[in-house]
Amino acid sequence: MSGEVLNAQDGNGTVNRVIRMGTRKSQLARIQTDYVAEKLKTLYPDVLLEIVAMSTIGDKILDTALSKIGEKSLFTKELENALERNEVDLVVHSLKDLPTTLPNGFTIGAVLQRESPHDAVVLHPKNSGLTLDTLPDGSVIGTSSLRRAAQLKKKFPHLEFKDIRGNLNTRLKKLDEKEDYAAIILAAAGLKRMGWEARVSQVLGPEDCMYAVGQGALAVEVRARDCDILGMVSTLHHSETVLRCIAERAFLRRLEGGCSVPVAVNTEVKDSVLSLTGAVYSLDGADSLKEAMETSVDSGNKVEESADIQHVGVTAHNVPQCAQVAAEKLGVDLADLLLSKGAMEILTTARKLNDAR
Ligand code: DPM
Repeated sequence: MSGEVLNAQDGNGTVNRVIRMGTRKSQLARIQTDYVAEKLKTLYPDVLLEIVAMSTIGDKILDTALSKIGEKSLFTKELENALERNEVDLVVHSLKDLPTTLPNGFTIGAVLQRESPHDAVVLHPKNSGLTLDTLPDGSVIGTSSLRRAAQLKKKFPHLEFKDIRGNLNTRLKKLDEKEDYAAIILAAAGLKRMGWEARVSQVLGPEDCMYAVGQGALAVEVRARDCDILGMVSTLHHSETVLRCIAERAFLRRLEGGCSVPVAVNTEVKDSVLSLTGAVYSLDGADSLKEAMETSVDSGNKVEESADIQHVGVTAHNVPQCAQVAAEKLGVDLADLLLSKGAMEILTTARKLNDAR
């Protein structure tokens, strides 16, 4: 069944291929899927695209912090089931919601050019003009991200942090229509895609808050053996984003981290050098380890070729293999450095304390 070609007649009697795109039902997921659909439509004008929207566990459980639900593939399982049953041919995700190890039979066939990977502050309208620094003592900041809370608690000890769940629309509503939160922290990329850039009062640089692995990048998940679809979506890959995200995902995977651990990164590619800064934090940010490393990703650079075509779940035939190998090694090496300094102890304690919350 895999790779089966579905055909449809258009009004002119031409036979066209139908590609079904799976998406979650949230407005952000729909916007992201429509964005990828537009790109595919431009590249392959003869293909008919159909969008299939469904709810996932992450969309249904709205009262519990993500980090406490304990299911690794919160936003992906139902969509992968649909892929497996050939009900859809590809699924569009935020890369940061995809586990670093995908279930067998699936791969990330495209990683699109990254939006801003940074986090942003959205203020309650009554606090307009203030910053995290100038908000009054005891102001409550909404975020369920252990990563954001850990870094910001350390940096802004006068603030308090409280969980907030729900999709972006729900969160903005909870912020504006109640007095529970002075501000919330959200990914700048999601806010931009929703058209809410005007609500961003402050974008947090790496000195305040490093971002999550894969943040700001869109990923297209496909059946690993579906060469047709894989070839088609691979034209969407953005090389620099692919290399940065492979390094980030390799780092997180080596630390055995998921979306529920306080792990943060910062990456950059400049003159064919990929640099990665990675950090782990205790829940209150008091304990942390942070290191940086770099590697050449020059495609002329001799690095041992690996037989592995997937790198931390990503298949990118059109990005130099040696650069992908170097990026993956960078992530693993940086994680090993942090592990040698006690990162596992910090993460294990953070996990235990979070489970007991
Ligand atoms: C993951 C986290 C969050 C999402 C954890 C983290 C934020 C949870 C929260 C793994 N996934 O970032 O430390 O704030 O309570 C998510 C968002 C986007 C993708 C929304 C957001 C949009 C941005 C993107 C939720 N997943 O982070 O504000 O495409 O990267």
